[in-house]
Amino acid sequence: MPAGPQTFDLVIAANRLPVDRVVDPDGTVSWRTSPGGLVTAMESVMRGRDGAWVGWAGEPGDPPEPFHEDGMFLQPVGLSAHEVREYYEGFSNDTLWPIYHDVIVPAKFHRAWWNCYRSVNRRFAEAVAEVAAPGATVWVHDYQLQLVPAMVRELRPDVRIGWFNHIPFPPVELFAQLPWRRALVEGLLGADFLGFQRTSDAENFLRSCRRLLGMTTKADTVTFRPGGVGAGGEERHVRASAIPISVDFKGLEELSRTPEVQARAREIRESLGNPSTLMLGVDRLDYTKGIRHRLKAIEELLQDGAIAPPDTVFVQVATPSRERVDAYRRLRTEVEGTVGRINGEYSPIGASAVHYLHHSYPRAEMAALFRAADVMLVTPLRDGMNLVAKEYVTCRSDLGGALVLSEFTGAWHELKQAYVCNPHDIEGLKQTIMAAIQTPAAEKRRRMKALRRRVSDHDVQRWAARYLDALAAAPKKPERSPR
Ligand code: ADQ
Repeated sequence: MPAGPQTFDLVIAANRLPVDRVVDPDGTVSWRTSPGGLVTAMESVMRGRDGAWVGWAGEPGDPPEPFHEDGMFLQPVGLSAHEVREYYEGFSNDTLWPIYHDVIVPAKFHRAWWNCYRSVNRRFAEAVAEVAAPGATVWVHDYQLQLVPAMVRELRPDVRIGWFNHIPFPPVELFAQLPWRRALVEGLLGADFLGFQRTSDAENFLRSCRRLLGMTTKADTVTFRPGGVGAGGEERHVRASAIPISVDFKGLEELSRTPEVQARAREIRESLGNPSTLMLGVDRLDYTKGIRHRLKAIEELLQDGAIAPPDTVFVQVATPSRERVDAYRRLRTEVEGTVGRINGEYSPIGASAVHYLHHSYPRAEMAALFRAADVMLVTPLRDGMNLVAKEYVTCRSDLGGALVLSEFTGAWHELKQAYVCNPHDIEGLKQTIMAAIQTPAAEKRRRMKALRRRVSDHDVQRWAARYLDALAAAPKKPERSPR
């Protein structure tokens, strides 16, 4: 339903709108809410509030008219094909993403990409300024929109602005490589509150403020004068602190307990020949996720004879991702080549050692896969949080299964009862996988119980409430103790 000019008390800005465009066979176009954790979290905070969401609708060209969907006002921002290439695939995913993930692949620096990033950020800021009511709360998400906080402040000094980083914030030595580091920090400092996944991410940001911009920080707050000393502007204080994201524990657990999902989990195991150990990996096909390291460990375990199909099988679900960026295309070729080689070497007829699925699945199918898996392998080289780890334990109300978790994920800082691994240490990774397979059931149940308690006490609804409390109280810490 097209809507006229309206303003809202809560405005979310994220690269993507929380909906996907669906074209029915008869040609009618509709929108379907995308099922991500962020959308679920926002649904709970938007309920009963006057909320708008500003974002790209996912296809290049003129944006659709603003519309209402599921109790939210959606304000699409248009991106041309050229902007998708330079702002999104280029600067966001081929410059910032590698720098913010330990330069696992080299970052590319192109001034044209930066200029495009800046102008797209300006467009987002203008859209936010247009729909924000006087004194509204504006919550900006992620690395694609780091200039938006300062741009919104310039246009609308009356609103309260928060930003949350879903990915890591890099150590100053890596961040310093960016030719546009000062502009990025100044862009973020337009906010009142900056939220990060881990305390060390917030600390990295504060260190960049000190070391690269000569600002003063005390505890988790940076103090500065916009425009520099002598500019005459009022001193500002911005708080940078960790508020780790989570999953919709209640909703996902309920889904995983349904008879349909449980039956499907059994069916998955049967179709794999009822192995005694089913190992699972679920990731976007991204070089940060450590899929190559995981496959190397599996290949060596097969080679050593420590595991063998059909008794032990590994299922890797790899969601297609950023397929027009070179590093992602290369990764796909490499992963698919490795899977082929492993199966060629170690799979007897009718019993593959590795099952590789390059698809996206509905939530119920993901829940069934989690329920079916004896060992979940989450081995990123670097990951802001990693929701898959939290989703896996959420789905294990039967207290079955074991989680192998990389120490380089944000999730590891909360899920200490997981089987921790360093994915760079292939020998160590192999031992951890074997420990997860061989630990007696009682010990696994004890660990799973503790993991589940952590996620159920710190779900995504609590994350959103804590974030908004901190933003409302900024630059101070919120008054009431976190829920
Ligand atoms: P991502 O890098 O995308 O997120 P992750 O946190 O694991 O990583 O979230 C992926 C989501 O996609 C999960 O909800 C997962 O279930 C889903 N998914 C994966 N494969 C799928 C498939 N084949 N079909 C359907 N769904 C699939 C970024 C950061 C993370 C951070 C999140 C949230 O990189 O570190 O945890 O944002 O802040």
